[in-house]
Amino acid sequence: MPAFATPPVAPFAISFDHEAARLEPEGPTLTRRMSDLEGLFADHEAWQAAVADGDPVVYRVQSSPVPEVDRELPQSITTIEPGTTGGELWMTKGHQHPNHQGEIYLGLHGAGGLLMYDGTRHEWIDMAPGTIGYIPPGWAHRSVNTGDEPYSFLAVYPGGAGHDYGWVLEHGMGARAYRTASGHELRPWS
Ligand code: S6P
Ligand code: ZN
Repeated sequence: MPAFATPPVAPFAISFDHEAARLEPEGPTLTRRMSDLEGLFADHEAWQAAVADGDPVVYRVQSSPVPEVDRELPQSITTIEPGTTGGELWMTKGHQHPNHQGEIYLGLHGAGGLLMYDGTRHEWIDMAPGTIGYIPPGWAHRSVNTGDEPYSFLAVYPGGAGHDYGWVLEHGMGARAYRTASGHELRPWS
C-alpha cells in the first residue's frame, strides 16, 4: 500500500501520465462510494436506492507521496465516474479549506464542472482537458462529471489548508448540477 513521505520531503521528480491520469510515484488512493456521500444529493430516496443497488464507486482520488502538512504542496488526481442520482450529476463531496488558501485544478480527461460557493455567490467553470480552474481562498468547491465517460483532473493545493466537509453540509453549495436532454444545467440549491 503506497504511503505518504515523511516531511520535510526531499526533492524528487513526479512522472505525470496525462493519458492514464496517474502520478508516479504513487501515494495513497482514496475511494468514495455512494454510501460515503450521505446527505449530499437532493433526492435522499434515490441516494438510498443507489447504495442498496451495489453501492457504486463514485470517485477516486490518487495522491502523490507529498503529505497534507503545512508548507508542503500536495497534488492529487481525482477521477469521477459518469452517472446521476435523482437526475443530479455525480460529484465530489465538496469542501472548504478552513485555513483559507487558493488551489488550482487542471482538467485531464472527460467533461466536468467546478462549482464554487463563498456562502453568498456561486460560480461554475466548465472543465475540459487543458482548462485550469482557479479556486480563490475561502471558496468551497465541488467537482461534477457532466459527461458520459470518467472525468479526471489534477489538483495542487497548500498542504496546511485543511479540509472542512461540514461547511458544505451546513451551508450547501449555492446550486446543484443536473443532467438534461441537451447536456446539463445548474438549478438553485434545494
Ligand atoms: C483537495 C482538492 C481535491 C479533492 C478531491 C475530492 O483540496 O480539492 O483533491 O479533495 O477532488 O473531493 P472531496 O471534496 O471529496 O475532497
Ligand atoms: Zn480543495
